[in-house]
Amino acid sequence: MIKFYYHPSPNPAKIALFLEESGLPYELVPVDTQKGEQHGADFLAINPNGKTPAIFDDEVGAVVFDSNAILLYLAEKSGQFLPGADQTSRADTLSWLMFIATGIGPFSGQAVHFRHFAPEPKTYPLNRYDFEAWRHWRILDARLAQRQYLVGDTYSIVDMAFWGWARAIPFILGDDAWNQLPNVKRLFDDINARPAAQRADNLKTAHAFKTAIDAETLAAMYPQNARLVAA
Ligand SMILES: N[C@@H](CCC(=O)N[C@@H](CS)C(=O)NCC(=O)O)C(=O)O
Repeated sequence: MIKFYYHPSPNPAKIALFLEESGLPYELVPVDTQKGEQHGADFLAINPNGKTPAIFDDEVGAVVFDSNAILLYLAEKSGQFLPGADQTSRADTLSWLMFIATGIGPFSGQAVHFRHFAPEPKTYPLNRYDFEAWRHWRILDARLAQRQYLVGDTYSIVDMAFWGWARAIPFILGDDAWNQLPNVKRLFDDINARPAAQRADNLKTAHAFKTAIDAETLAAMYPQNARLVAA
């Protein structure tokens, strides 16, 4: 059994999709990051980085954290959704998984922060992160103009990593973004049509997660702001 430490946000969504696609048995453990539960000692013992997702695989007694590491771990464990065993497929898989982990995710996350949550003045950081988020998504759009899936000829963990963040594209890049990323939209729609994607999306209703953005939420999500008040 896999314990899946989950919050309804982009990185955990990747793992929700894998678990629903693969049929691996799992138990959902809600971590309400808007209430600050990611900073509690119980969760930090699982993920010292204090972020969702994480898993505990009780079959081997292993914790795995960081979403794309979890995707690779579960794909190798189950033998499912890896683009291919040959060296070229492995090279492509690692490259695009890391591109999503280190580029798409962080730049999209920072673009969201500066677009929606940071105080003024923010012209400089918003311009930087919006530019970089668009640049990364356009790289995926150009790749998807030439191929059905991100790596290989079949749906894989790389597409699942993509889906986690693609769900938030209008929030990241603005309401008109889908019109400018037609190939990203095509793969996104293809994945959304899969029953497992709908089940993964429904996990958000499995627990009464906090949705209000109030002072508690801002303190939990942006603990660095305490330094500004103290200064
Ligand atoms: N590199 C990590 C990033 C995880 C991450 O940033 N998770 C977000 C949800 S998408 C989170 O837990 N945020 C709560 C916080 O930052 O306190 C991964 O890919 O899993």
